[in-house]
This record gives sequence, structure tokens and C-alpha cells, in this order.
Amino acid sequence: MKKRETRLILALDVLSRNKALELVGSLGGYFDAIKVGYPLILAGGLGILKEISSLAPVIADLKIADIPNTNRLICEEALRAGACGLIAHAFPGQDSLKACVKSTRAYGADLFAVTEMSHPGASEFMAPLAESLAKAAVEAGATGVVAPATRPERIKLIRSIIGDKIIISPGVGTQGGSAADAIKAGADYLIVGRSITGADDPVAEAERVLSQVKASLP
Ligand code: O7M
Repeated sequence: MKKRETRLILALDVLSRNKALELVGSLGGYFDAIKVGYPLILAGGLGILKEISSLAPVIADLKIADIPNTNRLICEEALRAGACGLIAHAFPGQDSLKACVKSTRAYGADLFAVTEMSHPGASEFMAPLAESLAKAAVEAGATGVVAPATRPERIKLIRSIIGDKIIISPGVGTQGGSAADAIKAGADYLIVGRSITGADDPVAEAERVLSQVKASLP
């Protein structure tokens, strides 16, 4: 991932390969990385990671959450396919998370662990565990964590636990989070999807979010 140039990561949750490549072509310059997850990989095949990674840095959002050996196998497939960053869940525990950290490091890639998610349901099971999950990410040696832009106060709390590890933060725009509030709370990067990919003018919308980010930096 590029080092905090625009501080934006595009969530490329579209189902067509052509649409995905078209969006990366027109929007690539506004984003430090492109996040590709299950929707596009299932619709377009794993090869889409290689295609997009030839145009921009790709984070594969597989929210990996299995036993260590299976995690390793999943990581290696995604890394071989071109991802330079991966997302794993922290809740399966240290051994599972460390397997992901080890695999990503072998490829010089980044591993981000999910703490508390951005949707309302995260308050049921994840929020009470978020601090422990953030500590687990640090202990395992993750590059950083995922924390919710929909609850900037939680970004602040997680920042106080993880020190200078990286926070990538989804939930801006369609889910109601504010780019400025998330950056001010301590997010390093914002993950933004539908409000840009579904806009009538995606480039204008990306420019608008980018100007909000710039205006909120110290
Ligand atoms: O801006 P959106 O709502 O269209 O997209 C947000 C993206 O971030 C989408 O790809 C989600 O799967 C992802 N996401 C969340 O929305 N909330 C989370 O808590 C975590 C993620 C995520 O990216 O995890 C790595």
C-alpha cells in the first residue's frame, strides 16, 4: 500500500470484472490501495487480484478466520495472486493470527486484523471484545487493525491500545461515518466503497472525500 498519500482505500465491491477494471482505471490515482473482497473474487475469479494488482496495490479482504494451517494456505493463495495486504479476523486467537502474520511477512505484505466492525450488529459480540482483539493484533505482530469510522470514539480507544500501528477504517459515506471525524479520531486510512463506486460521477465523489481528508489533517 502507498504510504498515506491520499489515505483512501477503495472498497471495490462490484460483481463485474469490466466494471472493476474501469473503476480502477478512472479512480486509481485517488487511492493508496484497492480492497478486493469476496463479492468480486467470487464473481470474477482469483485472477482478478492479479489483474488489479498490476494497476494498483491490492488488499485482499478475505476476513480470514480459521485454524493456523488453513489460514496459512488461504494467505499464500491470495499473496501468490498478487495481494500486498490481507485482512484477518483476530478472534480465532494468537496462533491463527500469527500464521497470517508469518505468511504475509514472507511476501513483504501487510496483515490487518479486524477489531470492531462498522455495522450496528457489531455492538452485540464484537464491541465488548474490541480492546482484547486490538491487543491480540499487536501481540501477533500485525501491521495494523480495522476499526469503525461509524464510531470515531472507538477509533480513539483502539488507537490508545495499538500505539503507532496502522488503523484502516471503513464505514464512511453510505454507512453514515464522516471522513473528517474518522481521520481526526486517529484513522490512518479510510476504506470507502459505495458512496464512490455507486455515484453518478465517481471521480467527483472521490475528489470530494479526498478534500475532506486533506482539510481534517493537522
Ligand atoms: O463504503 P461501503 O460501505 O460501501 O464499503 C465498506 C467496505 O468496508 C465493504 O467492503 C465492507 O465489507 C468493508 N468493511 C466494513 O464495511 N465494515 C467493517 O467493519 C469492516 C470492513 C472491512 O473492510 O474489513 C476489512
